[in-house]
Amino acid sequence: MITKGQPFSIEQYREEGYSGPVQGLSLQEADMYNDHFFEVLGQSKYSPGPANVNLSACHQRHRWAYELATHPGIVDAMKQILGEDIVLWAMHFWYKEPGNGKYIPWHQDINYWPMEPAINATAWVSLGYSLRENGCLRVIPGTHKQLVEHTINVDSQSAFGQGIAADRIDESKAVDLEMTPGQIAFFNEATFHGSEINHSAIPRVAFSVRYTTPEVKFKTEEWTGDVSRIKTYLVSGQDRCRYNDAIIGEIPQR
Ligand SMILES: O=C(O)CCC(=O)C(=O)O
Repeated sequence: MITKGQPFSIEQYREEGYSGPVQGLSLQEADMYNDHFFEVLGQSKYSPGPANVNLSACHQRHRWAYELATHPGIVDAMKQILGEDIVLWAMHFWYKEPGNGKYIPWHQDINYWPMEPAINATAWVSLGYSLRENGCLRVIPGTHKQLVEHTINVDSQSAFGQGIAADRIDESKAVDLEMTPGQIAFFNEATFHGSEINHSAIPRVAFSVRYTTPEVKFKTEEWTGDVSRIKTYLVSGQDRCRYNDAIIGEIPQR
């Protein structure tokens, strides 16, 4: 169900592992950033097709994406979750064009990340419409209180090669986070989440931006993915720990 967008609730975030949808960006801002996204794809937003560009870490390469990743609608909620000292460390566009054919299996993000201690808050921002038909984000409230090991997933329609085993999932408790342009859901490093295939003609254009605190050290030597995707940007407050000085990111000029 599409809702008008409620205020961010720290109580819900703590208790259920997520909060939202919140109207974090205006419709005009969402539209503008959606246009930037399609420019990067090299496509018209009126005839969206498969992406053949890198959708990770756009904030390291494009000034507009850095401004989007640090939008006050995101940063203000992050401060409520994490405190005054906050560090942006990753961003990824989750784009499902019509006919994309892939679903995102249920997973807990922390199973992928080399962070010590495990502290992360994600803002998942919808730049267009995210509906059941085009595979909106889904979460299972309360699942952030336990860690579950991922198992191998060999389904060819799964976008990831691993996820949470089906017998650990109670689908009846899943919440479909349908969103209008500019709406945001916040969730933590352990909340079970995923999304279905886009069965519609409507592209699903969304991105996740990840924040943490300076006390977290990134163990990049243990990361099996592309290490260049992790760069730290102190967005508010101070870094008294300096654990990640070797991976401080540069804000793009343009
Ligand atoms: O966009 C999706 O469907 C999944 C997003 C996700 O897995 C994430 O933000 O960690």
